[in-house]
Amino acid sequence: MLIKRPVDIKLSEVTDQRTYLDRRKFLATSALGAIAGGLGLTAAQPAAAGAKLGNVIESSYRVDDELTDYGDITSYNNFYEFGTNKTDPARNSHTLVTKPWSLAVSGACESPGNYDLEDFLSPNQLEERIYRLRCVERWSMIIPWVGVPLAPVLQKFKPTSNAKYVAFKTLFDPEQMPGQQRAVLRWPYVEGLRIDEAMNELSFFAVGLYGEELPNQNGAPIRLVVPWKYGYKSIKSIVSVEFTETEPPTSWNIALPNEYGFYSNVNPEVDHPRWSQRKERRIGELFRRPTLMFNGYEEQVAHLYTGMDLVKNH
Ligand SMILES: Nc1nc2c(c(=O)[nH]1)N[C@H]1C(S)=C(S)[C@@H](COP(=O)(O)O)O[C@H]1N2
Ligand SMILES: [Mo]
Repeated sequence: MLIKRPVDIKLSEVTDQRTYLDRRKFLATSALGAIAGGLGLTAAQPAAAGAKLGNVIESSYRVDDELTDYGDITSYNNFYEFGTNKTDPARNSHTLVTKPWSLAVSGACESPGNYDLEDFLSPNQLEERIYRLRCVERWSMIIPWVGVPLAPVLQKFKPTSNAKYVAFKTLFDPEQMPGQQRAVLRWPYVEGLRIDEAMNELSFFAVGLYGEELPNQNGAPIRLVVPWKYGYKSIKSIVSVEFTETEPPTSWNIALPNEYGFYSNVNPEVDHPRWSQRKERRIGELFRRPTLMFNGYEEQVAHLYTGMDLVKNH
C-alpha cells in the first residue's frame, strides 16, 4: 500500500542567530547559492569534497542538542568498504570517485531508469535537518545533514501498488572500495525499508553535512538517513533503488541474523544479544545517557508499528 500523504515541509520563518559554530555560517551565504539556482550539485562545477552547498534552506526538523563536532562526525565512522576500524574510512575513502554519480531505479514503479544524481533529486530543494544518529554499538551523534526527504524523490518514480518495500544498494567496486576485497560482509552492502517507513517525513537522502558536500567517509555522494533506526540502516554511497513486493535482504541481517533484524528500530527495551541498548555515549561527552525509544522520534513513527511485536521484529 502506497501512502500518498504529501510531505509537510515546515519551514521556520525566522533565521535565528546561531553563531556558536563557524561551520554553520553557510546559512548566511545560502542566498548567494540561490542565485545559481538548482541544487548546487551541478556537474559543470565539480567541487572538491567539503565544497559548500548552495541554496540550502533551514527546516524545522532539528533537535536542540549540541551538535557533534565536524571533526568527530568525519573521523569516527562505520563504512566497512574502507575498513572495519572507526578511523579507517577517513583515511582510506579518498579512492572513491563520486563525480559523476548515477542511480538505477527499478522494480515496481512507472519510471524506472538510470538517473544522474542531480536528476534523481530534482526538483527538490536542499534542506538542513539536525537529526540524532544512534549506532547499534551504543554511541550517538547529532548531525546537521543537508539533503532531501525521501518521499518526494521516491514519488517521482511513481511506485505502483506492488511497491511494498524499497531496497537500496551501495556501490560495488573493490578497486575504489578496497574493504570489498575481503569478505567481512557480503558485498555490495544492501538495506531496505517498508514503503511507509520510506515515505515517512523523517526519512532523508543526505548529500551533505554542516552545509558542505558529504565527505566520502560519511557516504558521498548520497546516503540514507533513517533517524529512528540504528545507524546501519542508513546505507551509504547508494547506486540503486528498487521497489519490491517482498521484504528485501539487509546486510547485517545476512551477516548475523540472530543479532540484527529487518526493522532495527532504536529500542532501549530490546537488548542486543551481546549487550544492553539502554544507554548510549554521545561522541564528545564523558557520561552515558539513557537511550530514547525510537531514538526520540516516537511521536512521528510509533504508529508505523502498531500491533507489531517489537521484540520479534527487532
Ligand atoms: N555502505 C555502507 N553503509 C553503511 C555502513 C557500511 O559499513 N557500509 N555502516 C553503517 C553503520 S553501522 C553506521 S553506524 C552508519 C555510520 O554513519 P557515519 O559514519 O556517517 O556516522 O553508516 C551505516 N551505513
Ligand atoms: Mo552502526
